[in-house]
This record gives sequence, structure tokens and C-alpha cells, in this order.
Amino acid sequence: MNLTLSKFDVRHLTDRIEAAQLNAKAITKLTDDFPSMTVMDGYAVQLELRRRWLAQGRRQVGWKAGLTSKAKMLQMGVFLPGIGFLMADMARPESSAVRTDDMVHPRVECEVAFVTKTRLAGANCSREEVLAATDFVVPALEIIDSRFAGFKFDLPSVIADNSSSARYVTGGRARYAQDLDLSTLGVVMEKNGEATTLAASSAVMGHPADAVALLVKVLDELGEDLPAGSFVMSGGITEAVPVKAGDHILARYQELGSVSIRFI
Ligand code: 0L1
Ligand code: MG
Repeated sequence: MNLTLSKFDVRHLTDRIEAAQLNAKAITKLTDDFPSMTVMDGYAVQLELRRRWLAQGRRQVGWKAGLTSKAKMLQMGVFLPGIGFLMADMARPESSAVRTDDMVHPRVECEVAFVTKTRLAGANCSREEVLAATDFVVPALEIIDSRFAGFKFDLPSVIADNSSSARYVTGGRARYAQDLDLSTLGVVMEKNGEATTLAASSAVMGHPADAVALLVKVLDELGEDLPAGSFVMSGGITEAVPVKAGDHILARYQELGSVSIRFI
């Protein structure tokens, strides 16, 4: 691990991220104060945040891959994917009303989520291994919320901020991966009744299972694996769409049905 931060700095930066998340208050990117921070330093902060939350009794259900499509990378000006952890209490029911006053500047993206039935691990994890380990896939919306003012960040900072994880919603129809061509699924996102963005799942690294394989490789670098029964968001198929109180999002997925949510 290429780490430049001391344990004290990791704890200090975790305090900053945790406070920004809890109070929904934007902060400046961490590299402004720690310019030599590396991606691994970012993961050290992220894992310290997870350690604290698990110690509070929160339950981890899985992981997310982020910045996995060209559209997302161009939108954010960050050109390598990252991962983040997902807690059970970040889930919101399909069709429910999601609060916006506890987030800084939420955005929504359409994703394919995987639920695994066997453990995945190792630096050479492949698409085929991911598909063999997948129990089923479901359509999902991720509500991301960067805690950095103006969404201005770099890779070490956004990884420290748990890759902007905030909320997620699943819905539609669960399907076996082998019954679908996961690289060609079309998705249309409607915001307030108007088609706002549309794309195909190949936008996620050619195939969403490749993003899950990449996530497993990052976990390997962190000394972790992906246990059976994990819930994994594979990354936004399109760019993320900003939302505010009063907005309604409906995402229609080819073969997988639809997922909707409204914001209050
Ligand atoms: O899920 C994502 O792709 C988000 C990664 C972090 C970048 C962002 O906040 O847009
Ligand atoms: Mg995402």
C-alpha cells in the first residue's frame, strides 16, 4: 500500500468526512491540505469510516463500483474507477419519498446491481467468474452525494468520501444473469416525466460484470474479498442527474422493469 498519511492524519480526515456526511455540509477536497495524498490514502480514510460505522452497529451489505463509465468520468474529470462500501441503512424502498435535507447536492444514476451466491476474490477476477458467482441481478438507482463543494474533487479525495455513496434503491424484476445479455441493456431515465438521459449497459466498462471484477481486484489490493451474499452496484450507466425536493425519477430498464423514487 502506497500510504503517505500518518494514522493521526487518517483519523483527522475521517473526522472531516464523517462530519460532512452527518451534517450535510460541503467541504473542500482533502488534497488541498494533503497534496501528496494517494489513492491508497483515500482507501485508508474510507476503511476507517467503515470501521467506525461497523463499531456503531451499522451493517455492511456490499460494495459499489463508481466512475465506471466514460460519461461519468468525463462529467467528473476523474479518469479511473473507485469503489465504496454500502450499508443496509443506506437503502430506500422503491417508490418511496427520499429526504434531500440530509444530503449536500444529490444526483441520481441508473445502475445494474448484482447479488452474489459464492465468494469472489483475487487480483485476476474475470467477467466469467463474476457471472458464475452471481445469484441474480436487479435494476437499481444510486443516489450519490459528493461531500465536496461544487463536486470538485480528485480520485484520492472522492475515495476517502466513500466514492460519494449516499442512498440506493432497487426495484423492477430480479433476473438470472445468464438469461440476459448484460452488455446491451437499454436504460431510460425520466425526471419529472421527461426522458432526461438514455444509454446502454455496455457504457459500464463494456459489461457491468467487468466493473464487478475490477471491484474484486481493488478489494484484493485492500486485503479483502467479496463474500457470498454481497450486494454490488456496478456503476452508473449514464452521467448522474441532479435532483432536489419535488423531483420524481423513473428509470425504465430493458428486461429488468422499472425503478422509481421521489424527493422531498
Ligand atoms: O457512483 C459513482 O460513480 C460516483 C463516484 C464518485 C463521483 C461522483 O460523485 O460523481
Ligand atoms: Mg454509482
